[in-house]
Amino acid sequence: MKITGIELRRIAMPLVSPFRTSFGVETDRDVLLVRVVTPDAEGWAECSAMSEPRYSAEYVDGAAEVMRRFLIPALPKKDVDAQAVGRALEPFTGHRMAKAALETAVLDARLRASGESLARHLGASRDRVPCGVSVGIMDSIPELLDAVARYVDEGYVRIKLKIEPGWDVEPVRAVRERFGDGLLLQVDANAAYTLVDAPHLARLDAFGLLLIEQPLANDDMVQHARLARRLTTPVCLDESIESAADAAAAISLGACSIINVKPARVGGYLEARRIHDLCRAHGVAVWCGGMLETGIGRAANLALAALPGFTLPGDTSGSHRYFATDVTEPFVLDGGHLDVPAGPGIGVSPVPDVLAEVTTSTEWISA
Ligand code: OSB
Ligand code: MG
Repeated sequence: MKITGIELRRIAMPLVSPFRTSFGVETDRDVLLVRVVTPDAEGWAECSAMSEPRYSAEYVDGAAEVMRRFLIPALPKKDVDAQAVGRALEPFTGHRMAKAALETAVLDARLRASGESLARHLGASRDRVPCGVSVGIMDSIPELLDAVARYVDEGYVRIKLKIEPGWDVEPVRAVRERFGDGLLLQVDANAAYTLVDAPHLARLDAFGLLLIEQPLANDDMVQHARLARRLTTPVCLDESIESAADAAAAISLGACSIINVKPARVGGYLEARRIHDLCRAHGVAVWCGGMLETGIGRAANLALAALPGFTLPGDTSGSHRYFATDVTEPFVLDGGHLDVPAGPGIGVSPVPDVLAEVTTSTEWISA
């Protein structure tokens, strides 16, 4: 397969409600979509980089710049497939979200041309997956309880509460008291604590949480191992794991017993599957995280979440948890589950009218 050209398209997607984490508040998702054009098929992907470099070093303007300036010019001129994209981009360090988007768009084009679904290609073992929801930091506990109640009513099978110093033990206690011990509940600190907070974080052990996600800084693998020994709540890593090599290091250090796999963070679906395989071999549970994706990114994440090692519900929520109008046909929760797209490639395409309406810029780069 040969690439004719690549379109970089920016879309502005207002969120249905502000999403607050320990690293900032998001009210609009500024998304970069990648469309790869080949003579056989087109491929779509979503770059998960956020507007500011807070969750990680990448940000959406930077991702667009590194793509147009370095990554797209380095793509193979012929015989392009996802593996070849990975090899061609390997010499450039970092920028995994940008690389992931290019690799995924090429993979989508290849699979659309051959008629195979991404789920099947990756080795999925299910056609629907259970879904959790990530609940942002709120101004008050009553507001949080209302939000959680709405999500529980909608059928979400697992609740994740965002935490930070000053918003941790009390909100967790309140949610446990209101919804009972049967609720699958976990927390995500987005690196807001240090090891000095270990005794405080150990207070969360009383609430039977599924896991605590990324309590310490992104590059604090050794400290996470120390913390893990002091908590009964399992430690899960998100930001710290950027590759299968990082996952291997974390497992051998004892830095975590669960990994949140985000394909964007690790450079794509092929690396995500390597992490899945490694974790499965070591008895480490994985689940599929999210980056407030539109239907384009969500479709591909659902394919990954259907692999056999994804034994915990992911942050793969329905479209309406994020957007009033998604750019694809909306993903709608059914009994706490979402269907894994079964069509060729990622199995969904943008709805042209919606896409046109939300587009803020497009840029065509000939190969
Ligand atoms: O840490 O998992 C995270 C969203 C943006 C950036 C980082 C994170 C998140 C979420 C929401 O928790 C996941 C989602 O629903 O897409
Ligand atoms: Mg996280």
